[in-house]
Amino acid sequence: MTAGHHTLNEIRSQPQSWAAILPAAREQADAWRAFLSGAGAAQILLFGCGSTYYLALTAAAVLQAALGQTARGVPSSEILFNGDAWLPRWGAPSVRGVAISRSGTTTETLRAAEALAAQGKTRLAAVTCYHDTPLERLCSPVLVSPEGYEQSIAQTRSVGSMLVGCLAIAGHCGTSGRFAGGSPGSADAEPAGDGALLAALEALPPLGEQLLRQGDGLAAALGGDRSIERVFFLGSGPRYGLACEGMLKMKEMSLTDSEAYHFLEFRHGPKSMVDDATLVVGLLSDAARAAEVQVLREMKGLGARLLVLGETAEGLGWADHVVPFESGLPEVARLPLYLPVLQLLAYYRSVSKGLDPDAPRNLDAVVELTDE
Ligand code: F1P
Repeated sequence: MTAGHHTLNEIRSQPQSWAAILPAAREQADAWRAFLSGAGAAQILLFGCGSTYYLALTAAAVLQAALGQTARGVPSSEILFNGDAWLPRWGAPSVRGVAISRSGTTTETLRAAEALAAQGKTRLAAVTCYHDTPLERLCSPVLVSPEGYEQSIAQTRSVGSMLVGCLAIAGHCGTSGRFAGGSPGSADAEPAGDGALLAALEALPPLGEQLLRQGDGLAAALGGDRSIERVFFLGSGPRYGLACEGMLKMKEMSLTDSEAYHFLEFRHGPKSMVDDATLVVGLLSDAARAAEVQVLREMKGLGARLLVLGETAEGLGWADHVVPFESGLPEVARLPLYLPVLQLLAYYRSVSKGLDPDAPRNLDAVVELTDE
């Protein structure tokens, strides 16, 4: 079997996994509304490890905008050892904990869920890729991605499908117009669901297929360009979690120095590392696009090569490589569209270095800790 066979298959089958989780989320809409709504000023605390921590960052930004409630993403270990930093009056009433875990067996995430449950003031839900796990037995509701299971260690379609699942939860539990800059309405308005977002999610799979086709050649060319020695991923708002995920894939699969920053933060010191062996990957937003484009222009002036992902290539003729989605979808629904090219980039760089993305150095599919 060729190196990275499972990883490439899982990246390329991602659109089907996006489609498969939508009916699962629809079936659970009432349960998630009951879990998240009526929480009043409840804090929603999403937690996971590695890829699923980064997904928690993205999902928290989306849920806070959709529900008008405070939502944060934290590493599971933070809940274990620094609970007071994240939960006012540790175990404050009406906290909704959402565990995110591909396996449902990661020790830190299980222990964090158990600690929150023991407080007696936190209700727990989960988003995962497998049934019959210790996590599923601790949480309710539990959204399982029907086609998120993976042979490979580095998460690709698992995290992409769980992201679509989190967006669907926001769509079922939110209120229409929240994302379109519409009036937020009262925070405790009965969540009627965001039909525009839900409809947009149904349109994602063919767009994902198209990106996998269109972006493959570019990802292979950039991934095989050994003059690139380091990669920086830049994203704002919910895209920051995706930038972190792109960074992690680049490390896990290709052993490449890579970092992720909030877009404009990159100027405040980290840009000192930019030279002509640097690739800067910009995950453009709508709201901050002009400011983000200015950062990219400056980095090109410092010698960086650019890979720009976003809705349109308008005004980007000077950028080295641009992947326009041209989806016509609301911005929040486009979030999964950033992942395929980032994953392919890491995959091709890995195989160009003679590595096997299916067997990343030092890593296991699940981190299970023995009692210290
Ligand atoms: C979490 C995780 C992965 C990472 C690696 C080790 O697993 O840290 O994010 O890529 O596979 O485990 P899970 O809790 O999401 O199963």
